[in-house]
Amino acid sequence: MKFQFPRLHCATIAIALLFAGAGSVLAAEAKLGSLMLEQPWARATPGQAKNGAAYLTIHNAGKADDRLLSAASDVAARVELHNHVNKDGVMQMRQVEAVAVPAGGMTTLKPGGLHVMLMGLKGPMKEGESFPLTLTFEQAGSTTVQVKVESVGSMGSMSGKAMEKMDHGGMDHGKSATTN
Ligand SMILES: [Cu+2]
Repeated sequence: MKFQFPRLHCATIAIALLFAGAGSVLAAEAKLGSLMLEQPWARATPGQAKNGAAYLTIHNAGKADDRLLSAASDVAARVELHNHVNKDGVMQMRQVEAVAVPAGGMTTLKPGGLHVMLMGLKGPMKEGESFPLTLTFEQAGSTTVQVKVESVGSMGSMSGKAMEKMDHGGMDHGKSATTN
């Protein structure tokens, strides 16, 4: 009877490595009470642009609703919370009093929707750089996150990077175990 070394062990290691890789994707997270602030990013601004915008996803794992009340940053003269509204077929930006983050839910600030408006930029936001943004919540309090500047055309890189990490190329390790 031929002895077969169980391959389960190798597969377990490969899966563990896969999760270790996935962890690095989520490195741009900050925890604040029961909130998770995920992947803060901004679009690079061309030349003399006076305004920019920052985005992120806010998860609320708590049992109470929370609200983002304000944002502040040194890179701009004024920072406001904005949404886009469709007025007679024209998309317009409107300042909002607060951004709701429901208990057990999440809110995503993204291009074409809710965003942190950076008005009166003190200089261009360059791809690859990052800048601090202080966010203040009604329940959770305030914290400062690092906003990563992505390319001008970026729609946010979360899903793309997560997909790259799903590569299963490393699953063949430890083949020789069966020949002993
Ligand atoms: Cu705006």
